[in-house]
Amino acid sequence: MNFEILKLKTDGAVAVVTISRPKSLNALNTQFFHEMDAMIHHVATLPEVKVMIVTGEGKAFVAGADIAEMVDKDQHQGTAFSRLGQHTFRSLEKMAMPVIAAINGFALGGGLELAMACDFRIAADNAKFGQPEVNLGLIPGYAATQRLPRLVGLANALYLLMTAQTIDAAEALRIGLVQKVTQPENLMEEALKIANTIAAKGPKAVRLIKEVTRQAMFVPFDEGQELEALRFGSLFGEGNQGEIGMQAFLKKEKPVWE
Ligand code: CO8
Repeated sequence: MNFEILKLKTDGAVAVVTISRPKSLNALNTQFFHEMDAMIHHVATLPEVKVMIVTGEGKAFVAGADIAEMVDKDQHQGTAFSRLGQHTFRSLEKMAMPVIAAINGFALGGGLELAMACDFRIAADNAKFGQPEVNLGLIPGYAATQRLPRLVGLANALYLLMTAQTIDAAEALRIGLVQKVTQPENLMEEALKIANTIAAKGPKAVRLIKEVTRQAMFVPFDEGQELEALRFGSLFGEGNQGEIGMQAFLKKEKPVWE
């Protein structure tokens, strides 16, 4: 597929996907979702890539779904547009590798929903966050109603969704919506540093962390901890990554992952 909105740059074990439609503040249209679906599949096939970063070009991460495209939709098309975005963001969330959002500016509406489908978020200190859908007489359509309460708690989510208040990076950090705030000029350097830190860990363990920890949001405790026991066990045995890591520790060596 020819990518027009998305740019891909790989840097060792890290893939950086940049949303580049700056004239519309990277607003999400149908083409974006088709490109993002293709990009998710493509990056997953790159053998050297262990972590993906998603960021935006210009002054916005993403300023929401494309209002110009949405305005003429009827009820049926509105539902279809919602499902299209939900499906793409769920695919992003389900990627086996960790995905980090590097939020360089506005993350509004569908933009914040995209960021929330990533595993965690790093933001420039001038970034702005919000779910302004009610200003337009809308509700979120890319699962903010489901992900926001899971990330920041029900009352914080309802407050942001009902008031449409835009919050700054310090407030986003305070409520746990982002995990780290940097100066704008250091954002990508910091994101790459974190991505490379993760990429140096046991790769199988990192992927299993994502799989098992994400289950904590959806399955009963006993079911989740049983999955943990099974995945824990799957790292043991001769030549397996747990064995490699533990042997290296005991020999005071650096592990060399297979
Ligand atoms: N969609 C389309 N175009 C946009 C969007 C958007 N979401 N945001 C900005 N743009 C365009 C502007 O229209 C403008 O275009 P032009 O230069 O042709 O006039 C250009 O980007 C630059 O924007 P501004 O001039 O407004 O820039 P400012 O710096 O003055 O303001 C803001 C920046 C505050 C971000 C402002 O642009 C804004 O409020 N944007 C809209 C934010 C918003 O409401 N986002 C939520 C959209 S709804 C949504 O995301 C729901 C998701 C679920 C959808 C489910 C599908 C059914």
